[in-house]
Amino acid sequence: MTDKYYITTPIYYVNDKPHIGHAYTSVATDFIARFMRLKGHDVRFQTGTDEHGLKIQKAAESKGKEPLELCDENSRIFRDLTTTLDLSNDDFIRTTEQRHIDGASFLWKRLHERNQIYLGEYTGWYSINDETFYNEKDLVKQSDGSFRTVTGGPVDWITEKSYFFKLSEWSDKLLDLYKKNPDFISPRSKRNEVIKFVESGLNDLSVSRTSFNWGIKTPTDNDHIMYVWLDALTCYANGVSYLNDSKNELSDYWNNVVHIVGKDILRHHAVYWPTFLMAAELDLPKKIFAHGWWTNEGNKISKSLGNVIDPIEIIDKYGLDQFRYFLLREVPFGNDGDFSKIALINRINSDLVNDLGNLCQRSLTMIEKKLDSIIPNITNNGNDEIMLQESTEMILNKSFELIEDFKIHDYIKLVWAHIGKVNKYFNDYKPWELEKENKEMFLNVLAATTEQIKNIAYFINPIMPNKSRELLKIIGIDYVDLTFDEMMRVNVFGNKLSNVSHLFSRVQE
Ligand code: ME8
Repeated sequence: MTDKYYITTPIYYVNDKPHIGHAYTSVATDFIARFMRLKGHDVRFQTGTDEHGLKIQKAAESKGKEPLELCDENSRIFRDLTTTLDLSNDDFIRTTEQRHIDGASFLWKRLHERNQIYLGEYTGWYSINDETFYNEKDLVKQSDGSFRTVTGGPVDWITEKSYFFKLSEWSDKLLDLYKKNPDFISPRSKRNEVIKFVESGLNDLSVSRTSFNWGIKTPTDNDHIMYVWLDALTCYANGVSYLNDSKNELSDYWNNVVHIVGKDILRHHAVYWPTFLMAAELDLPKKIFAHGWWTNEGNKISKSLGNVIDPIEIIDKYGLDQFRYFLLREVPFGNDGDFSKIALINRINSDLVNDLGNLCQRSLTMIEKKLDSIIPNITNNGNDEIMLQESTEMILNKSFELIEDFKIHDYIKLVWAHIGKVNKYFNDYKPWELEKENKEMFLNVLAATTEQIKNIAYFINPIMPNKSRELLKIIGIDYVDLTFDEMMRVNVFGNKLSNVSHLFSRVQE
């Protein structure tokens, strides 16, 4: 793996406001970006908004607005959410920006020059909601004879002049790509679904539209606009100036790019996108990871059911870092998950308040009260202190492999197992009794516990960046960007505690 690491979220449609699904992908991608930085990589993290296509045009019409006006308004809301979620993204790309339009046109021209595109007529099903063409065999017939997508969305029968991309000629090359790069698509179950889909045969793909005009004009025929997915997918390469003849220093990030997407759009990323790039004789991304789908209290999240979860409301009520922790801990990344208020409250009260919060509160207030807030030095590294240090080193050694494999949830479990060990150490030694009986051991236990609290503060940084900084501040460390290895060497002994307070408040149901 090269030092450069480029990670992306999907770019989100601006027909509506963001919901919990968007927040989830963004927070998980932010975790990976932050983690890779802590591991010493030169990380670039991009997110943004997808602004062309019929879905956006119709949303604007229904509100009596020009499409760009709606895009400006809603893109701003998505951009604001990156701040609310404390994302560490380096770029926020909009598909209405010139740099994106230029890149998408560059890809089109290359495909055209290589004879990968031809003019025809599309007749078939189209879902405006998914901005996707469907074969009838992939739709579900309703009792009234109409068809719907598997997720229940409506489809329209359309006939229009269109350019086609010769997708059907690429099946073997795609299958070869998946075979030679077993990690190109993860998780494995999703990879198998994609392979099955490609093996069942690919049709040429309609890549332009003529029945509406909210899109990028194809550079070879001004009567057509690009199919919104061909347009949108190029955002990843446009953010690092890869799709042009004169690349700049950002383009090197394209050597190691990972796309994080929801399972709903895996096909577009794992089939269409690499094929466009191969056909244009350009470099491919390294990995595509598809995560699962959130439901709300057991029900599909949908506007028509009126159960869309607004991430801002949850954050206002329960706190940002609590929300981030819940999203990342509750469900193994890649699996489907259910959002329930009870599950969120339980996680906050047990993992955050009881496990982490109490450990810090109990040990640090003891230092505050009994030692005038000065953290004592370790004087005796006995078996138990060495065991805690080894537990820390085990996290450092295992974590990279886990996160390379997108096992965020297992990383968090490992950190919380460590918190459990530190809590046990503290409880077993009962420093509140030691103070009078054995002052030296009393000081040693508090020192070793605080040393581990420092390590924990660093370990939780990619999960809960604010609480990490807050905790470090309490133990007298001003947060600066360091790698994990550097952090472990930061000295805490002799520091003065400041404002020891509860990190997390218990939540009532
Ligand atoms: O598809 N659970 O944009 P989009 C988990 N513009 N994740 C969810 C979710 C849920 N219930 N609902 C949405 C598009 N997501 C295109 C992408 S990329 C070149 C173009 C997340 O606004 C998940 O990441 O519909 C999903 O893939 C994405 O939002 C779809 O966002």
